[in-house]
Amino acid sequence: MLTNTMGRALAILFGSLAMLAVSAGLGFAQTTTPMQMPMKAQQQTVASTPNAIVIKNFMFTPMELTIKAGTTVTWKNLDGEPHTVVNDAGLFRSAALDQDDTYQYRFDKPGVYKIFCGIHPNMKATITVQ
Ligand SMILES: [Cu+2]
Repeated sequence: MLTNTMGRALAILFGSLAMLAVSAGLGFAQTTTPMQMPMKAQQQTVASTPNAIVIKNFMFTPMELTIKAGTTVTWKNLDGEPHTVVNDAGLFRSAALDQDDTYQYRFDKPGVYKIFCGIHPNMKATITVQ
C-alpha cells in the first residue's frame, strides 16, 4: 500500500517535471522533441479510451471518471492478481477478473457511483454520470 502510494506520488511528480520541462522548452522548439514523447503517449492513451478504467498495480486508473448517461464503462484487469468491480450501493458486482479479463456496466441514470474492489477494499474509484 505504501509502495503504491509512493509510486503514484512519484508518477505525479515525474509528470509535473515533464510538463515543466516541456513548458520551459517551448522557446527552444528544436530541443523539446525528446521530452514531449512521453506526454504525447500519455495523452493518446487517455483520449482513445475515455470510457475505460484500467486496473493495474492494485489501483483503478483513472480513479475519477465523468461520463454521460447511457455510457458503458469497461474495466480491464492488467494485474496478475484477481480483482473485482463492486458498486458500494449494490447496483452491480463483477466476478473475479483474472489478468486481461474485462467487465462492463452501462450507466443509464445520472449520479455519483462509488466502486471498489471486493478483494482489496482500499482500491476505490468514483464514476460521475451526467
Ligand atoms: Cu483487487
